[in-house]
Amino acid sequence: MRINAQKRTISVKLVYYGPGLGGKTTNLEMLHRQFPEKQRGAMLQLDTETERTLFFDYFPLSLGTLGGYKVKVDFFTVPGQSFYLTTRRIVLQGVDGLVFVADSSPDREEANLLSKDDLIANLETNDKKLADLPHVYQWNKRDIPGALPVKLLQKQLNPEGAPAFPAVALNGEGVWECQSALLQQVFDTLRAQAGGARPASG
Ligand SMILES: Nc1nc2c(ncn2[C@@H]2O[C@H](COP(=O)(O)OP(=O)(O)O)[C@@H](O)[C@H]2O)c(=O)[nH]1
Ligand SMILES: [Mg+2]
Repeated sequence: MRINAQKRTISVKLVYYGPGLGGKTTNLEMLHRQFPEKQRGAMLQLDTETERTLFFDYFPLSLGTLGGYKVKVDFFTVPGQSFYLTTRRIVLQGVDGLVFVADSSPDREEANLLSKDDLIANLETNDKKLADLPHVYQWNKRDIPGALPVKLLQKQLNPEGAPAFPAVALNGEGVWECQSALLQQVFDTLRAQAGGARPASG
């Protein structure tokens, strides 16, 4: 979170994390479409022809004002494939909130687990802990035949009991809910911090 007291701006960074082809880019595309044109900036997409994100996807959003501050939200995805480890670490720098997009496809059980381990390790290199980071889970691709049971996904990926939502990102289902639940958590955290230690300038 970057707070500029002089310019009276707050910048929030949200990251969509998860295994390759789990639906992170689809989430950003759906979100971008749902925000009013006036508020959203252009979406930057770096996709390869195999539909995998080469580096990351990004778009900025002007959210309005909060306590006299203009709030800007930056949405990012990370590339899922193992060889983009460095990119994932860089995208995670300064993250304020995270959506873990899990793939409910039966053959992606292991990929989800590896991605969660990778997330924890990469947060560590940024001196962060998942427990201190506002985050939500998205159980995506609920439309897939034989989808992994939500109970199993909860048990394997979300032992901490963070908010979690079933989704079919391809149809936009669950996309908005994840984003708004996450922003809620991020601003609750911000308010709690501001309550504890108010910025000197005002
Ligand atoms: N069946 C199904 N396919 C989805 C869903 N969400 C995304 N996809 C598809 O899964 C593939 C990978 O999605 P993408 O957003 O590129 O994944 P990313 O690698 O995590 O960015 C694409 O072909 C999407 O159309 C979903 O909810 N259900
Ligand atoms: Mg992608």
